[in-house]
Amino acid sequence: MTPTMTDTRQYQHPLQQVWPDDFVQRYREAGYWRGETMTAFLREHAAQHAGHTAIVGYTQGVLQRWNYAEFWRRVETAAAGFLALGLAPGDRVVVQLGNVPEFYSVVFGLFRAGLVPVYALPAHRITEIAHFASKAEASAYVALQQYEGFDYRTLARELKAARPTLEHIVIVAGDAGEFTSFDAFEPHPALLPVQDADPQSVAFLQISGGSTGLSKLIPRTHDDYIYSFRASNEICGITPASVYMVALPAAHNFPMSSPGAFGALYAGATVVLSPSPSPEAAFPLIAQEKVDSLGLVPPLALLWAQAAANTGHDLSSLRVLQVGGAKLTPEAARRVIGGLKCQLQQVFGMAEGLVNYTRLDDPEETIIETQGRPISPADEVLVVDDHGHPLDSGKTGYLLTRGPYTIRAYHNDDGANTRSFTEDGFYRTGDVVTRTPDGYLVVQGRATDHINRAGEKVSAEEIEDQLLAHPQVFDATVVSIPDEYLGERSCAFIIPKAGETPRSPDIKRWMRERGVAAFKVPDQIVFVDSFDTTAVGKTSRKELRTRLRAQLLDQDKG
Ligand code: OOB
Repeated sequence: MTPTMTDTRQYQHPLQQVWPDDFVQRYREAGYWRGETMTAFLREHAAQHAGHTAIVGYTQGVLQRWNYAEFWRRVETAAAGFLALGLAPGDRVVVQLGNVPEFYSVVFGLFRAGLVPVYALPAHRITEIAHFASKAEASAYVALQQYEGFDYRTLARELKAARPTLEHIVIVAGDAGEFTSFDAFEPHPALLPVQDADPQSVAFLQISGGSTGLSKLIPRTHDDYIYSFRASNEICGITPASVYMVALPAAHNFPMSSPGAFGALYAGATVVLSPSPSPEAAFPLIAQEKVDSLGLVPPLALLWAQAAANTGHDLSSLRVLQVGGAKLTPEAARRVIGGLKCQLQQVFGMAEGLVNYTRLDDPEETIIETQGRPISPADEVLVVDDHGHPLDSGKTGYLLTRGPYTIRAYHNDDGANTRSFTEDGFYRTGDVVTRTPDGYLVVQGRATDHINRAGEKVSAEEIEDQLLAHPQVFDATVVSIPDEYLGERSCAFIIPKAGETPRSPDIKRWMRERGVAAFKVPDQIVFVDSFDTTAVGKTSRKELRTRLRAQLLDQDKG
């Protein structure tokens, strides 16, 4: 353990991410942390490249195109509007918006006001939103009136009932009903803070993939996050002339900062939002706006590669296709390269920090066979065995990491912090990897029980907990099984209560009605009489999941 260090895993304060002093000094001296803030660079672009297009995207079917001056004006109006409600700097605000330009005017507006967004995905429902609101002790919730056929005012009403202390609900685009309308916010320059936030303060709370139980909140500071996308811009070749497309959900860390929309905005480039990641929605926009780079999860990349072969849309502007969020096998990588005539870049990242990229000038074999190497020379990467002892390159083990943009602790979660960080501040990623002699990582699997469903992480434990609340369920075990299209899908083994004969569609509907994100509803349900634990003695959940998964796969083969 480093001598000067306090145990940062016990981090509690909501607004300060704590790296030990000697690390702070080191990261500053090396020029990784430059004391920049999320608002300063936008203000500068608005002044210097006012007319350059910042954001293009649809709100309720209408195409919007904001230049940097217009975008900044909207950011300032949003900031003043939030402060006029009575929110105070440091307050947390749960933001649930889809791929609309207002995603950025809301979050940068919150940054400008010194407020702290908590990013939810459009697919989340009351169970998840209520959890984020209470973990973050949020004072407000911002949502679109409707997106992909769902009316978020319904969710807002449930939230208000479940969390009476949540003071403000702001509805973006459309009829706000009994709630505050974002579109009616007015500029109040006098309300705006004169000073930007402390660069070392927490800019926002990102959500974890949730490998055990409910998602944890990830505090990212201005300094650390800006470093990650500034350095990503260089690796991914983002310049002011770039046109970057957000096709995955805007709130996800990958299209936000690897290099993502934030990287593109930092560079003074253009961000184009696709309302959906389908080729039908994205291809016309790529052709029209001359998009040159974007990120996809593996199943979508394969779909795009296939669709590109027969499209009438001109995709020749595409320079780089990034693929990440889940493992891209070498065979799939070859198909993507064959189908989309542009450079493939593998991205292996996590909302907690560490991001690895294959480099644009790497040999094709490296791009096909590996998930890249870390962004920063200061990223410390360890591959360890079951006892925590570091392994040599070529050996497979658990990936631990710390560095200038990897958190030292989750927000307000002592239990998770003790499990997920070592005493000397390394984050236990839960991924099982092999490191090549030149420092590239190959992801082999993971140690934690979650289902990586096309990049959406689903915690087995969280779903088991949900299922146990069903009146006909005696016990439940959830496992991941390989899926040709999704990479992995979820399968729940359920022991019904004595005398009960539940039906799979009813259980799935019941889960949706309970208000959990649809991607968490088990894809498959298998009813069993027992888990046969007595035959092998006392088993851990983890062993049980492994055994049930193996049994199912054997049956499928036979
Ligand atoms: C990204 O972030 P999260 O937080 O949704 O998920 C992180 C986890 C990793 O620990 C790993 O298990 C898995 O997703 N993962 C990959 C991968 N990229 C992520 N597994 C295999 N191969 C890959 N290329 O998913 C994320 C964040 C920033 C950039 C890209 C992805």
